[in-house]
Amino acid sequence: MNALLIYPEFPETYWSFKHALKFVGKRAAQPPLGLMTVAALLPSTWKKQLVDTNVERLRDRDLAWADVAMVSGMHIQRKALLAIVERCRARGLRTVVGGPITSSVPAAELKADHVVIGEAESLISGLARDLEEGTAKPVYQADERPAMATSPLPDLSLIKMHRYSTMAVQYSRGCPFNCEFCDIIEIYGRRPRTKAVAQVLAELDQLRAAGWREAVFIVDDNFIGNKARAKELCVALAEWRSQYKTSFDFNTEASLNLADDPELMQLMKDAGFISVFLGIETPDESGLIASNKLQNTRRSLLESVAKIQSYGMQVMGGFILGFDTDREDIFDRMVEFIQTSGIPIAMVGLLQAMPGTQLFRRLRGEGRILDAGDGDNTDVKLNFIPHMDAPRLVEGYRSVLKRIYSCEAYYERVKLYLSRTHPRHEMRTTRQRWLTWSNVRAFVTSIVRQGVFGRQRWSYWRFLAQAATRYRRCFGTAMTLAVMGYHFQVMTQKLSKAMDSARQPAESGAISLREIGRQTR
Ligand code: B12
Ligand code: SF4
Repeated sequence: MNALLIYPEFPETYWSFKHALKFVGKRAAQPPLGLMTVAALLPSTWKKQLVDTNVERLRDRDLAWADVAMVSGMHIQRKALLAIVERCRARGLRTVVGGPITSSVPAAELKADHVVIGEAESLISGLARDLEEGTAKPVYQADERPAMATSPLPDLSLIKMHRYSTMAVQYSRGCPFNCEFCDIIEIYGRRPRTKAVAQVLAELDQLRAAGWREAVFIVDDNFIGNKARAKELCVALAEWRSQYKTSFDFNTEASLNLADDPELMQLMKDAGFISVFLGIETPDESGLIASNKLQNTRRSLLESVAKIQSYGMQVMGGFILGFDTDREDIFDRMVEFIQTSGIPIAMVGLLQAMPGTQLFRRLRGEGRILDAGDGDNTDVKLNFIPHMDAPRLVEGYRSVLKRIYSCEAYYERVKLYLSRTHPRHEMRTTRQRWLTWSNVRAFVTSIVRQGVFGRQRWSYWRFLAQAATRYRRCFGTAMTLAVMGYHFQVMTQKLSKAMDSARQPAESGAISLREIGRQTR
């Protein structure tokens, strides 16, 4: 059998990093690790090709070569995924759809011949056999979540590695917490399952052997879901790095209680972690309690963030507006919190009720669900009726984005973060990473786009001058963040413009909001 694995294109969002990737000559942030894992699970006698439409075109001759198309995706890729399925089916090509989208969109709506719901480790051999015999079922779903020991070494040979800015390695799945809006725990469960340390090191060896020397994202739902196992891996990573004298830097996602464990933060620092994404959600404690984000309560959020930053790790933060508890002052409080936190990359989204979550079930019970949403919480498409007047919420959301991504505000946060990180750590990473071809290219492009043609070029030059003098030890990090800021500034301008042109009077806030959503799509 010839299997064609296809990854649909992402829409342009805050999360696509599209406008920053251009600076370094990359086409996407990360490769489709799910498909690379599925490829490795398929019989070795099968021939495989992978087309990630975020970095290359899907050609008719790829489709002509294939006996089966295996398509993956998130909810947000739905439109592009459906178009691919339709294109395959029009040519009579058998289609299989899998990935996180199958947990939020009913199988029948995916229009594929076969749908694999959830994690696939225990299902692929049966599916492959059935496909060969022509007896494949419409839907496959495992009774139990697989042990991570059964997850194979992803097939790295199928991707065009240098078109991505980061490589992905997964250590664990699942998270022990129970946030109401979260679909991670519905898809991957609340009991963190980890690979063996040796599996992770084998993946890193594979990347190194293929010539990869840049950043690696440990794509766990919550890297510290099982702290003991996280510590075990960190020790091994530190040894691995010193053995190969490699410059691999690691990024990951974790929960805020990381700040309670100095040993773990030190081990992460020693292992080469330079950034961590944290779900902070809201500075309003009543919102945290109502959404069951209890691990963020009874503490100073700002102190917790500063503690993690003091270990040389940049904190990226996820924030949500639209909780039932949000009052008129939430927008100002959010901006003030973000500005004093020193979190340059603050992903602020409107609350989305993802199908399958506890939040979705509650709101449906209260008659407040408008539709299933589209999986993107960084634009203005609310899929439920909020407590706050909906147009007010959307306007407040826009005002937060405009304020935090104005050049001045953004550079202030970068400077605060730089002043907090450990200078020695920064010097090490700066020396190792700064003089690469892609960084030099990014620097020159940044000067031209932001310094010569940028609308706020004076802020940019002021920042550059300070970075070169006051923060010269971490000049590389400063430049990387300047380039990333460009993406957020462009996205904020685009969203704001789209909202202006879509704004129109309407009888009901919810309807007007959906209209804005349709027009900005
Ligand atoms: C890394 C990551 C990213 C990367 C991109 C990765 C990439 N290239 O795809 C970044 C950081 C850019 C990102 C962004 C976003 N992400 Co994201 N991301 C992840 C994360 C943490 C890991 C993905 C991964 O590599 N997993 C490892 C692989 C091995 O797992 P897997 O993909 O699930 O694959 C398994 C099965 O699903 C199945 N499978 C997968 N594909 C296929 C295909 C076939 C044919 C078959 C049979 C089986 C199969 O087999 C695999 C082995 O079991 C996941 C969480 C998670 N645990 O997966 C969230 C996750 C996928 N992201 C999510 C979301 C919502 C987003 C954003 C929309 C964020 C936002 N709030 O706006 C953006 C969208 C991007 C954009 N441009 O706008 C959601 C998706 C929810 C959903 N129901 O669709 C997840 C599940 C997290 C969550 N909150 O629940 N993300
Ligand atoms: S901490 Fe994050 S991953 Fe864990 S349940 Fe809450 S939102 Fe989900």
